[in-house]
Amino acid sequence: MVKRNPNMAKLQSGYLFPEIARRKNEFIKKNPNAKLVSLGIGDTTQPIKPHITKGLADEASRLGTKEGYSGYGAEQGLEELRDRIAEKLYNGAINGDEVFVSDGAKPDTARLQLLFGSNVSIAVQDPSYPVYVDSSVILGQAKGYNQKKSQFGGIEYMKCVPENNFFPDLEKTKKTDIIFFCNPNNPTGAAAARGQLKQLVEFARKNKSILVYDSAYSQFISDKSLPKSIYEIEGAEEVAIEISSFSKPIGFTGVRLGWTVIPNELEFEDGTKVNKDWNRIMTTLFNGASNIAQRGGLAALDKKGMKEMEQTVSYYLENAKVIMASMEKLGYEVYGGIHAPYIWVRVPGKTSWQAFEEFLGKANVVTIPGVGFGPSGEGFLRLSSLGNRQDVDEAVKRIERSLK
Ligand code: PL4
Repeated sequence: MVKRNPNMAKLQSGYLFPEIARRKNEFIKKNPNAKLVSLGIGDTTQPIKPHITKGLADEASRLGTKEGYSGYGAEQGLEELRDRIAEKLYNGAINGDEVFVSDGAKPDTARLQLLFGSNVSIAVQDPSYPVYVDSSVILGQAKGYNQKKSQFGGIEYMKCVPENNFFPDLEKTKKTDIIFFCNPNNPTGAAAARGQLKQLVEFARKNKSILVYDSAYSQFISDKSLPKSIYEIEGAEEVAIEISSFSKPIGFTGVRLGWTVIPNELEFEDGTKVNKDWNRIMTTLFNGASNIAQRGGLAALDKKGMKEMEQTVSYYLENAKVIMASMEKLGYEVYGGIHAPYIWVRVPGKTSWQAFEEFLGKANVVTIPGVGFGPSGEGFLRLSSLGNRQDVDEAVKRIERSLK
């Protein structure tokens, strides 16, 4: 018999999101007449807008013709798309050849871990998107789970709570090789100010760390003074990798399209360019993003497409307003929801899982327990605004009726 990968045994339980689905299905089994409404998993619900859909459809049609057919593409993505991402989303702060198009931010996170290998130490915001910690454990970067602290040994958890304005105390943060930083943050919805990001870049430079900056929600930033990309910060090109995604702003969660930026200036200790090794990883382990998806991405980044992107984002941010207003009316302490599609709600006197069960049992509304994102998420729930307006209205009605 083959020995099980011991790192798999270190993982705590199932991955958070399938665990939520499992509990939801268990509830439905016990309560077959219950009609659940979800403010849970951050999946998009609104149809892809027409101009972007046309970009997808036109390419699908071209593939059915002799002249238009194309097979495998460049593993790094269409040159045209790489250039357009650099121009439209980074205002030329980086070049197209530093952009690597992919099938999404989550698979890029996993491949980045392969790039770093198992001998690096990592820091994560606490709470944060669970993929950073879980992929680190799988790669063998972490030690065993400390039940008392609800943390893995060997991982630096950077506490991000209302009391520190959701920004870590960098003076108390241990030096690590890699720092994962998601901004705007999932799950708290907090968006860092320029000064805070300057401190973060400075911290990474001082410690010679690599900052992996996940900007999957950057298009939700509604305040022009807040940076949308880490490359708006001077010197970031020497320390930061940025991963990002078309999933949320244009509804490509199922289409699958994202990208990673690795600037030419970013080097490993021995002087090897990080993007040289990334190119090796991508050409070896990835066969290029779907040509249909990439044409959709190109359509999203022209004038009409950018307008459509704004409309989609506004729709979800309107949902967020509805959810926040309702939770505030009920007296909850509410965070996020302004620069991100997530609302972070304190549930006093309860654990996150107790609150999750209460919302599910009394209001038949699915949420995500904050503790699923890290120990500092205990006592919070995450509510997603990525649903249909009707469902959001129904969810808040039920919450107001049954949880006041
Ligand atoms: C459920 C900070 C959602 N099954 O779609 P991708 O791969 O380009 O982006 C995924 C992603 C990357 N970075 C951050 C994210 O929050 C997400 C998506 N997170 C959520 O509810 O937290 C979807 C989760 C999905 C998953 O595991 O990603």
